[in-house]
Amino acid sequence: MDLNLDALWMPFTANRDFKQAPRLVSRAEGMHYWTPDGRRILDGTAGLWCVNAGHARPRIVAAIARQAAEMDFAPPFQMGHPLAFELAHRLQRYTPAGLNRVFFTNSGSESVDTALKIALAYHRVRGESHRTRLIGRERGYHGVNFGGTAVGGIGTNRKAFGSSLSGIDHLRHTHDLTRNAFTRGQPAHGAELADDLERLVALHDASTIAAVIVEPMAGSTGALMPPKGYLERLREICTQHGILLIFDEVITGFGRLGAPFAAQHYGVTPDILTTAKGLTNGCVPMGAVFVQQGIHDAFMQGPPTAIELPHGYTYSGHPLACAAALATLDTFDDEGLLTRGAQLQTSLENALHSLRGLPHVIDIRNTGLVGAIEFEPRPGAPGRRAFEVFQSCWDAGLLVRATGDNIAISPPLIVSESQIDQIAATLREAIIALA
Ligand code: PXG
Repeated sequence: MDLNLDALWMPFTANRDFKQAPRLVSRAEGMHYWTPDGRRILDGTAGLWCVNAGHARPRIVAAIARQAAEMDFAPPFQMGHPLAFELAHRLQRYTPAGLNRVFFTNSGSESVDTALKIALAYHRVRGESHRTRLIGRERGYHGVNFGGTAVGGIGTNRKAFGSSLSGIDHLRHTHDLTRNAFTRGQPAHGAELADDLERLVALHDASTIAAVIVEPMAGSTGALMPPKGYLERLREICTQHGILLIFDEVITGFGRLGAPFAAQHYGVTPDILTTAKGLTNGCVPMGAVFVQQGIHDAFMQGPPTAIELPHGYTYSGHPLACAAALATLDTFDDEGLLTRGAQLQTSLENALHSLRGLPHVIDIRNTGLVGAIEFEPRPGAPGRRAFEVFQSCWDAGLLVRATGDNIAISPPLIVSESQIDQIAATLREAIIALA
């Protein structure tokens, strides 16, 4: 293929290394990608945690094409179009109790920044404008905009970008290999780490804290499941101190853990919930922020002609995205995909944990249709082992995700049992080949 690779500055990519030996895909269908030269690749990552119903589903493709011909764009400010309202109403069927008001964005990063801004503005409309502090967690990933970068907890994603926002603090992360290595599902140890929020309350005073944002299952950093009791405890402390709890469900939303949302899977309901990715099956960029009705209603006061929240995007509720989302929800419903992860959890769990004992493997963890394998870092070259496993899997026809010293697995929710076995078998060969 005669392709000039020079002009494109690729995101989160080692550009020079990539361009020496590019990994390109040019077609996708169901559980597979194809390279430009026709090699078939099993998708073990649902694209990038987003193609939950599998690729190129005809109903979704048709809905997008139909909508592009019918109405390509509609201005979202002081104007509306029916599909955005229909989608917002429809989404109430899936979200956790009470989270029945929704604000549309175009990505996870925008959802996060929108959620943080709503939290700040909410306290202000209630006369608590002293609540401005935002708390994230170490190893958290909340996208790449300034708000998400500030509350994010992955050092390499922060250090290049100046002094961050002011009034930010972080809880400790929950990863503890000494006590929890090779846990299936939720780790037994670490609920007490939620008490770290009490430490920050003591330090800053609750009256200065607007919100705490966490991924209920931390995805990007390598699929860290919350310790048993941890989210419950965090919920309790937030409620006690009037702090809003935000769950960032950009990865866990729309079926990844075996329930529509992690909030339902873990039985803990946040005040605000951010999503993107699976909402449109990754076909058209879209995100959504769900809020408790009481939060929305707090804004609906003052003169009715005033704009209640001066925030939004040109593409909020884009017609093509709404059409894609509605067709995606139809597909999820017809095929029971939002709970399929619960049925397949044991298969993925057994397949991945069968790799225990292979060289350099120091942890394996899983829940629903997510799994991760962690490697002992090679001295002086952290992250290289996982990258080499990723590259060998790619050469062998399997797409997995390397992040730090972890390989993460998150196949589309249509994955078959035999494809799960294929994922594990390919990983086994790749790990055995490691130096
Ligand atoms: N929040 C969470 C929890 C995410 O996982 C974002 C926000 C940002 O979403 P956008 O749509 O702005 O990218 C994400 C994104 C990985 C990986 O390798 C994960 C994400 C993005 C890229 C890579 O795990 N998640």
